[in-house]
Amino acid sequence: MQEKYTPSDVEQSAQSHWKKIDAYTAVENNPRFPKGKYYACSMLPYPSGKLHMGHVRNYTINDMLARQLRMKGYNVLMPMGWDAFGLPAENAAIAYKKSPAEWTYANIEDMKSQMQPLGLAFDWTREVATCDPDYYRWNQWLFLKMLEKGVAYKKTQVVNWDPIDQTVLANEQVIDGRGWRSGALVEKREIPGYYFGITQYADELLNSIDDLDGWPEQVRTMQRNWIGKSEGVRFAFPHEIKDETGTLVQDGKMYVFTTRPDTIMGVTFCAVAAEHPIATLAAKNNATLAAFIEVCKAGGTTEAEMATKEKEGMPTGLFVTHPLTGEQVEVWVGNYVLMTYGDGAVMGVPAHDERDFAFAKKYNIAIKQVVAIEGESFTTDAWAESYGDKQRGLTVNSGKYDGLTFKATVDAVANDLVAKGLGEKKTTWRLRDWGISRQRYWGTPIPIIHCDSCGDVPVPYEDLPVVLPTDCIPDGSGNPLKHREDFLNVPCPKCGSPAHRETDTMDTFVDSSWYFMRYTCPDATTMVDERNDYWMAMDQYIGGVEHAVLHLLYARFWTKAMRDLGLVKIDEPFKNLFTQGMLLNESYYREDASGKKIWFYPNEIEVQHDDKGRPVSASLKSDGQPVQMGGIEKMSKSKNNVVEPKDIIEQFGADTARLFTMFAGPPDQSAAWSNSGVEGASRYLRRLWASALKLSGTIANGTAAPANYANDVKALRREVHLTLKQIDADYDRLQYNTVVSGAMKLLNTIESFKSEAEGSAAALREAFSILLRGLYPVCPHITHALWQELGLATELGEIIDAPWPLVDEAALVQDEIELMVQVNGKLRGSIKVAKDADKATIEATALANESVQKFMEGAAKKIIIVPGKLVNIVA
Ligand code: ANZ
Ligand code: ZN
Repeated sequence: MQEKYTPSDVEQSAQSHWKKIDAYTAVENNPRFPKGKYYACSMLPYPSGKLHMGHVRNYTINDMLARQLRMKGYNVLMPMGWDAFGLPAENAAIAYKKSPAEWTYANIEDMKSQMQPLGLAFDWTREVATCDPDYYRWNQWLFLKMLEKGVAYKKTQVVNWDPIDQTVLANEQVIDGRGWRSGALVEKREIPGYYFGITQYADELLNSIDDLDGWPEQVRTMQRNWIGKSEGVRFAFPHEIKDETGTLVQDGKMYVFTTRPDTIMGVTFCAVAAEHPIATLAAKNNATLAAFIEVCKAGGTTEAEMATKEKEGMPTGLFVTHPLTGEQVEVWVGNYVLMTYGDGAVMGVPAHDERDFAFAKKYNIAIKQVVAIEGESFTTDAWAESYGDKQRGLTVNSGKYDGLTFKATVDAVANDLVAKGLGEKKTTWRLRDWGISRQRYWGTPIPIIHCDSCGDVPVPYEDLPVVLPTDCIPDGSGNPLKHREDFLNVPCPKCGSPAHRETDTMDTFVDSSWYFMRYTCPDATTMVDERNDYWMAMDQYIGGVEHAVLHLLYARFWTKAMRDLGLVKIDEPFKNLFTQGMLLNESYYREDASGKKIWFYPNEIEVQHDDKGRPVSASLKSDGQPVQMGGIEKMSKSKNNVVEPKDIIEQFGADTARLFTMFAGPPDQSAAWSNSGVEGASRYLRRLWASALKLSGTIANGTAAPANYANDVKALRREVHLTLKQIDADYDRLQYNTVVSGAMKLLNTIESFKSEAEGSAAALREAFSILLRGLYPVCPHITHALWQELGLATELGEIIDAPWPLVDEAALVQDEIELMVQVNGKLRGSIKVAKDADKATIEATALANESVQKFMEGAAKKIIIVPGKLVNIVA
């Protein structure tokens, strides 16, 4: 055995061994694994070219799971692939004048070579790159199938158009009216595009969230909110508002959607979105209103922005009629009313809606209470949470509805509106259909051919895939496919006359909606085959919480769409979901003359500490001048606070890198990078090596089971099995940081055990074999090497397939217990007795105790025993 632990030797030799035995290729129904399949998968990375420590943390979680479950007898699948289409490749192409394909494939190779030294148990035979025609042909195929079924369709819609990037932006990509990347003022445009009818699945997508009990509650809530089912009433305020041609706007009916029809008698105003026809009309001869509307339109429309922004509005001077009272109600333009939700108009009930309340306070609009909760008084001074409480209230100040409950009022109001032909009950969803057309080059071509006589003609199935030319170099001025004659010009599949291909490509969320199924059968000649039925549903999905909404929702929708086409039998793709926390690091910067932040790498920085060791200031090593401390931030290229796995592996080895990322904190929470933490991890592994070296002789002698264990050996075994029990439970809940602390404790226990009493060699051998197996999923290389060195492989096989150790319940039983002894209520000592010792023995042992005797004056008058705890002597 080598005297010194040399990570690079240990890791290279373990890895080449595993490569030689083809250790990670998963095979369906493999009889070697009696417990059945287990599919564990990390969200596939974008091939940016650089692997960062966040990836290391992520994949180590996955790897630990895979390695431990394999020891437990599961047939584990852990694949890896590349989310290879998308915008960054195009931007890089513009910058480096290389095709996105060249850039992407080079990055894939690069990242793979950075992953390789980590020793992750990926089955690379199943690698998928989403830019591979063999993969994306099935995006096209399923698109056509969905088109046939009416699940995919074409429509025109008003979109956010970025005039510089020449692309459509999602709402969340518009920040203060400007494109998130280009900074250009965003325009509204009407363009045709393809959509997936995800709303057709809204009910099912919502209801089956209840069954996803292996998902974090937080993610389930986010999904529910995104789908956003609201039950209420849609009704109209009749009006006489006419445009300049004398035509009634919207046929004289201003529709609103409300979830609180019970408050209809509390309406004191109405508010419409800036884009609403009534707003447009009113603005025509009102310049101030027109200006306000422009400001509203430029503002962001994300949920978060809507919720936090100051409620603002302006009256239009136009009135509508209350459908039940006949009163005139003024219409305002409100910046909190969304054109894309409901009807783009609301009835304002300031007494019971928080936004309306804020609005009414600001503009002195009347506030009329129409729901009262018994025992609670209502004031118009401040908003109280309970004003919006529909469960506990009864209707008041509402004429014939007075005294009714929420539900009864809703029914009565809805009936009255129906009778007048002005409204009805309605369910409204926040979820919108999924627009998949992107005016971009680097994506899956949408398989449609446009013919002047036949219209939009689907590419015949036998002509798939529509292969994306890979040699385009975009220059930033729109989609280069528009200039590729060889791609564009094709005969119409229907009539044969000259036609041209669609140049839009699919949203990359399409690519990530089912790649995990392609892993199960990467060479299938159909989209998926029976191997997919074996592996899916996935048992454990691991990824960032930033994908909690869209990616997961799209993948769930896609799975259901595949199911309805008979391609899979499952309803949901992911049984369990784990969202890992981020790795953070200190950040440092200076501001240049223009106020722009220039970020420095942490290793360029010298930190000054106060006498309590707290960092107080920092300076740049090279010039000694101060820098600003940016605080602990997510590791990010833009802040230069990324730690490169390569550097850590070179200096300390992969096992240390892995150990640190697992020990840094609970895997589902953020953790901060720490150099001393990495050094601590490295020190631990060196100690492990040294202990193994020191004990190797003893361990070699411990193969035979002893007839008996001496008491201190029993204590060692108890400690070891107790820790194993803890580690076991922590593995089950993916609490890998405490798995590591368990392993550290085990080494301490072993190191402080000095006895050579009966059974000690066997117990030490057992302890070491448990420690190595417990630690192996985190640090596979060093444990593999020591396992071989200590001869454990000859007994139990290679560690990769060694059986997971079982807790010996008998070893947990404590033969002796400790009792505290009091004399006249004061603690004077402690005794050890057999666990089942009788009263007489306990009393005799307590009285015989030296320190107890010192405090006794004469004989004991009375002895009280609290079982398992205490002996109190009254003297
Ligand atoms: C009157 C009312 C009174 C409302 C009350 C609520 C409480 P959810 O639950 O999210 O679906 N609303 C309707 N359309 C809107 C739009 N385009 N932009 C902004 N807000 C809109 O929200 C439904 C409620 O949001 C509706 O019920 C409406 O306000 C408002 F005490 O109507 B409510
Ligand atoms: Zn045609």
